[in-house]
Amino acid sequence: MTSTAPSETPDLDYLIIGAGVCGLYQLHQLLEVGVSVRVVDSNAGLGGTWYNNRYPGCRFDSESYTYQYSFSDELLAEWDWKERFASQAETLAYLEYVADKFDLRRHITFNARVARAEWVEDGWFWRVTLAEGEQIRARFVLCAMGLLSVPTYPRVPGVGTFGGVETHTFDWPEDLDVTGKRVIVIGTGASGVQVITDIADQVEQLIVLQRDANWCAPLGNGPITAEEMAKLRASYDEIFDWCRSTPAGFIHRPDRTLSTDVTREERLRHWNDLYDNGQGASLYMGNYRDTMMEAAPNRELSEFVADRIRQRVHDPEVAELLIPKDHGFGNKRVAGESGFYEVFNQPNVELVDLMAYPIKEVTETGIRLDLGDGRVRDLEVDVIVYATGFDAVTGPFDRIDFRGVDGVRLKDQWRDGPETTVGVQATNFPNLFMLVGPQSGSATANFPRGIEDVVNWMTATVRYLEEHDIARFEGRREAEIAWVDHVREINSLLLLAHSKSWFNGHNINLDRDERPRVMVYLGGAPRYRRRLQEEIDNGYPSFELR
Ligand code: N01
Repeated sequence: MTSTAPSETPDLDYLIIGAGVCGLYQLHQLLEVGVSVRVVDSNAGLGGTWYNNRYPGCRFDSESYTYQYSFSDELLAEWDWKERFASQAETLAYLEYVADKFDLRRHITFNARVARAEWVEDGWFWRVTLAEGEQIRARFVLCAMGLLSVPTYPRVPGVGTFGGVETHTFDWPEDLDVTGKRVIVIGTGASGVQVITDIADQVEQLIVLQRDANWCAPLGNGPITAEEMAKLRASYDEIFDWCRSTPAGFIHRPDRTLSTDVTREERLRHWNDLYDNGQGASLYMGNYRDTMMEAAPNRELSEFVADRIRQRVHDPEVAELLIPKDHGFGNKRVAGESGFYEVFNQPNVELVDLMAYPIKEVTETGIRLDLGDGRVRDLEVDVIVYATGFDAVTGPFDRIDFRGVDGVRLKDQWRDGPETTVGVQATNFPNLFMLVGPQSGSATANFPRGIEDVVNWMTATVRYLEEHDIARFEGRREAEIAWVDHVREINSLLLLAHSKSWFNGHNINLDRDERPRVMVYLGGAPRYRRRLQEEIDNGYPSFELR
């Protein structure tokens, strides 16, 4: 049992950091359990990703009816989705509706950024300090800070000194209207693809600065009619059951057929069908199983998609620039697009290849490119948009000064890459749970589906802690080593694990070495769910409980 120091005692049982999709659901579940719980969030409102990312064109690429909570039949009966892939505004409205319906807001403190969290050995609790100085003492801390909540900027001189408007997609100012303006967008990942497509015909001039090209596939968005909504609602049980059975928690599931089991003619017919019918996600999540695992079938698929891009972009040189050469289709996260390639046929849009002409600096009036041999080109614009991604997965943890047993810093412990016990804890950090963090199945799944697994496990674990009077819960080092080995081994089976993307910790905008990191678990949601359940069934063998 605890030996709580009389001078300092916990004022709370459970503190959740983050009021996004994950934190809100965890809050709801812990209120049901009946423990004392509070949420802090650095934003002024709830919604996490959907609160922050307000850039034009922002939407998710999971089918709306799979990107919602499944825990309440009443909620499922009340909420109508308007589009197959809902916009940021619709998703945020949904999360606000959920918070109001279940009376969650009064348990959340906004504008509360956690700066530091120290484990207090003499008492077995966490002393959490907010940026403004307030301290909260909680027995358990549950991290739901998101995977992509720390934006990164290019490491070039002059960032922050531009005379016009300079913004990251993550921080798009609410009053920024780019109509009639000259705009630079840097980056063609999922965020860049969306913002570029959305603003291209509103702006006077759009210059897209691209380093490596990124594969995209047709999103297939469209309105959901009342009739369709009724049909979907009647099938929710089957839809959620199906999503629970697929590796990524989407309605798309890899075909058990190998590409070599069918003729080339059949393959091409199938791929053309998917492409033409806006089922781009099925090209990488629902395709012949070997296309995401073996180099040769992946190459054939990549060539197919490359040809489709060539058909859509008029200028062959521009088309070639838009076709990735450094990785195959689906080896990085594929962006869903709706007219992205046609944008480059517009006279007001220019694509610049940063591999040939790198950014030299950001200037008072725009961006200076290095043309080689001492020559430069000045791009003069009104707005610069950094669609340059995030310090993904571990960034939100690094930003908080977590101090565990004997004052060890989490950031130091993870210097060479994160290591976790089954994706939910790190040794030396008792009572600190990672609901969304490295090596967890939630990171690679259709997000609400993935976090439901972890939150459901956490909620069952909280019941266990309370019923058995457990005051200290800590991952065992041997279990941590075993989990990291397992994740490394299972990830190596997929081509996705070998690309330079945030899935593997690559981010040259950060001051750290570029060795691949084991950031996410690619073994699939059903396997991860089973692994978590094993802990419950066997009395938490990977953890030490006191
Ligand atoms: O970030 P990214 P994102 N100079 O890291 C380029 C989710 N998401 O915000 O490939 C020049 O993917 C970089 O180039 P390169 C989704 O999970 C979902 O777009 O490194 N360029 C790349 O082109 C996604 O995976 C949705 O050479 C620089 C881009 O910036 C994740 O968020 C929508 C640079 C960064 O791409 C992140 O997507 C949006 C530099 N210094 C986001 N640094 C949906 O659901 C980076 N780049 C639809």
